[in-house]
Amino acid sequence: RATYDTEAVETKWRAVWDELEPFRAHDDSPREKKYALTMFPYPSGDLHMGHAEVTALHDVIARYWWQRGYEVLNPMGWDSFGLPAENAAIRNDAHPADYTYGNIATQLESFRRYAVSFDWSRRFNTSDPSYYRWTQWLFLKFHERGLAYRKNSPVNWCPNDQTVLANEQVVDGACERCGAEVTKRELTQWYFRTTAYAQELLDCLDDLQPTWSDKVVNAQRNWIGRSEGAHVDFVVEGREEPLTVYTTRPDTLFGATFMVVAADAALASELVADEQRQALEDYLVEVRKETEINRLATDRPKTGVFLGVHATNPLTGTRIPVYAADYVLADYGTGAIMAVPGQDQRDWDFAKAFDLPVVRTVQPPEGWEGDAFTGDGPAINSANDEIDLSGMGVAEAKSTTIAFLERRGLGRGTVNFRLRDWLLSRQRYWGAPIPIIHCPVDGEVPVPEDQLPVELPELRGADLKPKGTSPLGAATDWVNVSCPRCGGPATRDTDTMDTFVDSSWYFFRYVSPHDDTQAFDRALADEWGPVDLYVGGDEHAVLHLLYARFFTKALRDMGLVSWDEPFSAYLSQGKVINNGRKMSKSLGNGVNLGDQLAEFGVDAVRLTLVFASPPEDNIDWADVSPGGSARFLQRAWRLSGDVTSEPGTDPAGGDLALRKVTHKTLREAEVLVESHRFNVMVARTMELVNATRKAIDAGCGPADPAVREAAEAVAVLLSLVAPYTAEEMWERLGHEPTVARAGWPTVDPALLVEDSVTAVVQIQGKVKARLEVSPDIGEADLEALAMADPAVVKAVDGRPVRKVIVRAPKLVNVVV
Ligand code: ANZ
Repeated sequence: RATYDTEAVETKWRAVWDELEPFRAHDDSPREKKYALTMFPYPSGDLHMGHAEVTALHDVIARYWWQRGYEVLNPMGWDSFGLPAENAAIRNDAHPADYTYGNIATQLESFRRYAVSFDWSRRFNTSDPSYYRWTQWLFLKFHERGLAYRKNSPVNWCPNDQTVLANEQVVDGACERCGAEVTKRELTQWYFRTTAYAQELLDCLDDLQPTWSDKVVNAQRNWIGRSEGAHVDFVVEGREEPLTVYTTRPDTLFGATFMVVAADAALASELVADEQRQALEDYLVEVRKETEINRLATDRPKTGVFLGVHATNPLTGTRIPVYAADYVLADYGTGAIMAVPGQDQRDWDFAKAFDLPVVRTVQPPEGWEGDAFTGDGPAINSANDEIDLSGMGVAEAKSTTIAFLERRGLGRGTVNFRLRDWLLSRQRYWGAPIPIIHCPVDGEVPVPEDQLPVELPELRGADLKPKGTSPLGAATDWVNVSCPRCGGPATRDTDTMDTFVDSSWYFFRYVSPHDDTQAFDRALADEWGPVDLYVGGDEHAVLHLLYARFFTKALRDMGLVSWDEPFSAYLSQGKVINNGRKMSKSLGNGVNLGDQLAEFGVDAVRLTLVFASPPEDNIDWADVSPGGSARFLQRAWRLSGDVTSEPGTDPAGGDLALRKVTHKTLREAEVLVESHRFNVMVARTMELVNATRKAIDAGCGPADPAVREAAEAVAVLLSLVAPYTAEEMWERLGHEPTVARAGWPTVDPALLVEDSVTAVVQIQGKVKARLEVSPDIGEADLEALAMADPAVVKAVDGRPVRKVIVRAPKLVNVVV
């Protein structure tokens, strides 16, 4: 049996494609444009199974769009700043660029072999000065508009990476990258004002929901965390300004029996009475050791310290004590709460620990034996001379209280978000320097645009060691500059930007990647974008995807683009696992992509990844059969050698049964690809291969034009998944390369019609006739056919017809 040598075929076609460049996206093409995007990789080592999966899936769509006649932008590049390169450089006494650019070369070679339809002419690396120049420029635009600013506050600190982290990079209290337990530090850092877009980021999720995975949309909703409540002002004895709290339950105000401020907020040390100051200091030492996750845990014993001051409950007039505790967070709401132990479990626990009074303001259900009751119920203990909530449910009591507070100037209804501003500065080397100069006279001075990029100074090896402050500080020649405003001595900002800044705008850069006059060309961005389909994992649900959305909205408001959202659709692919577990070094269950490609060939690996499951599901490599995929591809390929009719033969007179299978398969494939059910599309292709084989061996024979039509359809279908095999087939079928741009065959609707179905005609519920009709028959036509049928005419027998019920194409019910 003839087979083909995968390796020889791979080498052969790569040379042809390099020559033809079939996937170069032309800006001036008259075709309709599509933008297909998959997350660009971080250059650590060679490509792995995860890259192989995501690009195989993504490529189905990109290649399909080409076949359907679109001009497709399908770019690729590298997210090449970041810690692994820096850590490798420290280990090997080298420069991060050596590691970075070496790996990029390796990955590029692997991508080319893997035959993804990327437009390589548009590639860039975020660590190239020609790219980060524009990252810096955008930073300055944000700065200009007050969307980038510096502030001092307690921040997340990774003791292992020796750098601060954004809230989004802290997962269950640990560093998202290295897993070390995150602590808090008081530092001055740079932020992007993501909160300015909190409401819009939330609102637009409704429009994205149908084309984004629920998981990602919900994760973003929770992360943005909108809640509605009120700010309530409490008078504190001996203090001018009120102590304002944020509460989602203003209806429970009558039950506020004490107050708590965040121990580590400036507010606590402001409020504390002299005799309690030492106690607060001692307590703070303990608090700083705790992680946020522990602090918020509901099952943890409550700790705190009395601040030695009292406030007044504005509705009851009761004098209530003010505490500092760690279960209230400094950077949420106002950093202070009214504690309502009757309705809040954490307040309940605190009240029990400190022997404070509990007043229930919502009637718990009969027989309630729990602590705080957080559910709905009629209000109790909630009346004074001016306001009476008695008997109201939570919602009504809330709005009544808010209206009252507003009328009396004691508070106001408000919306609060969990989303914080994005902390973007990092104390590491391998990132884009923040283009700001600090001058003792002029303060924060932006580096003038014509001096961008601010290039990284040459540091290597031990100079890069994390010390808790930025390594750039060691490059004194670089740090010391004259102030662009006053010319006096000044210093550069020594922090670099979080690499998530680089990836928040890279999809804009692809539209004009070599433009050295602007970050990206607005007209081209509007022409190509927004991205029609973005394929990636959901580990970035609240990191990259949220940041990129924020950037897009900010750039829109700066007039740089007209998109509201960057990614019209988002497909999150599952993971490749092995033996039911995540692949990992420690488990020794890793599958090496290079080995798989060597053993089975690129096409078989790609086909396996696409065929294994719906894209969103995980693929267990222990359950799949790349060997089976390879055999199928050989079977498909053999068809092309068996066809004996000439290229261009008119299929019109060919075997009808096979033609119908071919056309039906193509139509189904359209629907399946567009709805991302790629695995089913492969299954249909396999069925078409079987039908064609049968026609050749036991049906119409290899000379029938329907066989050629079927084999060509197989080649086009396979071009989405197995580009080398498809190309070989296409050549053996007598065509010029490349099959990737051959175009989608035109589906003949006449060949999609199922021959006929049987319609039943009933009179008074009894079957009187059966008609063979087209499955597409309309109601009126079916009724006319039925009423004209001789058996029906006879049964009606001239009686007046009272009613005809038609359910096309299967039933006609006549009532006489
Ligand atoms: C009184 C009250 C009574 C509350 C009750 C809840 C239940 P979300 O929904 O997450 O916005 N809170 C406010 N600021 C806080 C902070 N900095 N740290 C910790 N907790 C804080 O939560 C809002 C509720 O969380 C607020 O409503 C407040 O407690 C608490 F029966 O006020 B509540």
